[in-house]
Amino acid sequence: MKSSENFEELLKALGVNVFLRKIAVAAASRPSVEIEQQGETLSIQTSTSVRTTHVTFTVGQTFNEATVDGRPCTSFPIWDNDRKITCEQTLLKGEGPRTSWTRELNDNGELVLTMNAGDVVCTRIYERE
Ligand code: R13
Repeated sequence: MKSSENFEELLKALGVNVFLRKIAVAAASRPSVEIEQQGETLSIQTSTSVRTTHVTFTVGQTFNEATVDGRPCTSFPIWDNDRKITCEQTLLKGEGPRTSWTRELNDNGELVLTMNAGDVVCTRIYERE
């Protein structure tokens, strides 16, 4: 990961308390991401010292995942253009700000991830190892 903006603000918007926020922010500063793509199907594993998530989805089909604060949700990924996926999330239960993420390959071959909660946008840029 090359840069990260607003990750703590994102967790705050989701109602995560300061204690857990600090742990999450520290861990999320040294992530490792592995992505595999076969056609329309992507598999994304995101690892940190305290939390690892693994999702597999097909663009255009709903799948189950969790929001970044760990709440189960249904997600619907679509191609915005041939380099960008936008994914809207719907909580399985309870209330919360609207959440979504986008992942885009930019002209420098970097992966730009945004995670959104209400008005807050967290932007994280990854480069290939
Ligand atoms: C811990 C428990 C408390 C909650 C939380 C949320 C997020 C994270 C850790 C925790 C982490 C997220 C990392 C995300 C990354 C995203 C990406 C609030 C549930 C375990 C402290 C570490 C790396 O860049 O794709």
